Amino acid sequence: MAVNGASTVPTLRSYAGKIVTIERFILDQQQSYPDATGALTSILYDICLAAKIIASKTTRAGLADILGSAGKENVQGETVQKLDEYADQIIFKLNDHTGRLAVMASEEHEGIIPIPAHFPVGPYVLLYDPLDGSSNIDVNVSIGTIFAIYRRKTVEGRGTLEDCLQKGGDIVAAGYVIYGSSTMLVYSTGQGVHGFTLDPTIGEFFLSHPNIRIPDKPKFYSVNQGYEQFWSEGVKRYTEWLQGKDKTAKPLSLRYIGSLVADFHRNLLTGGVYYYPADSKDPDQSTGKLRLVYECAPMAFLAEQAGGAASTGTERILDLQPSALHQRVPIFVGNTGLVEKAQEFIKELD
Ligand code: P6P
Repeated sequence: MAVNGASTVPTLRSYAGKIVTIERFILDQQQSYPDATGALTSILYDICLAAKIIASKTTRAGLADILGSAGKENVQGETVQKLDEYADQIIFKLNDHTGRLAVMASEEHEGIIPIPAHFPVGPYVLLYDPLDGSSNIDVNVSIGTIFAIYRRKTVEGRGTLEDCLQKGGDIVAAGYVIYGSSTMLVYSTGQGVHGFTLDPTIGEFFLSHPNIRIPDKPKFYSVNQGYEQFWSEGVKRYTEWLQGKDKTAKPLSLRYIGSLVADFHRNLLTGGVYYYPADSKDPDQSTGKLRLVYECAPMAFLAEQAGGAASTGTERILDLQPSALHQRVPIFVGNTGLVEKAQEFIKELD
């Protein structure tokens, strides 16, 4: 609400040097939307709480009761780690009864996750990868939670698959939690990308990285070079360009953790490109390994909000109309110049 004509929505500059919790920041951002009901704010609060609860487990993942797989396989045919299951359940149980969501979907579930019949539905849709990179849990490598929030498309009743298969360009909010040397929550509601670091001693996320912008000068390229023989000619030549082999650009360093959230987060802060191209080694990955709906689209939203870009190598990720919940697509995400260069090589050589 404007007072004497001046906006009362704090500017990012006004946070300088102040102690700002994520709750305060989210609430301040809501002021930019006079018609806001507070539902989206509350969903973000719930994601924050889920992050704190999951973080409390990941820091103890080495203990017997958590370590190791739950002995089951998820829809991807991947062994479900106990922590995957736990994270999935935490996010579901924090959101199933609030009356803010019409439907959910998760990497860990083959179909959509309906809101239980005895709970009310609401105007939003939550899609999430509860613990991406979970194969790294037992070796203590950073892992992460990825989420995307949309408005529902259907107008009444319980949410449907149609509500979950929306273009990334219609994302209302998206972000990730990285459980690393510190736990950080990075998100955007379309007003820039902001990072918050958890102080575990008091259980609060504090604004630590306001208005993250991908640095103009990239430092790293991130790809699993072990699969190079299975790439297209364009991707092979792009990789050689990144390595400076054609002497037209300085070589970038290779940094690949094998955990999307960790690789993406580092490149967001340092500049670089992460890519997981289509490869011919595995029929399931003939269109790439990463899932469009709850991995590529949210990361593409964040990258663009931070001044970067995200493409399949031929199309803007946020323009893609998903056809299936666990649909995989190739992804090149990071500095705009590096993503565009990938498109040039692919267009010319593939
Ligand atoms: P690869 C983790 O399983 C994941 O989905 C991403 O987090 C990660 O970037 C990628 O797969 C690693 O895949 O084939 O290099 O082990």
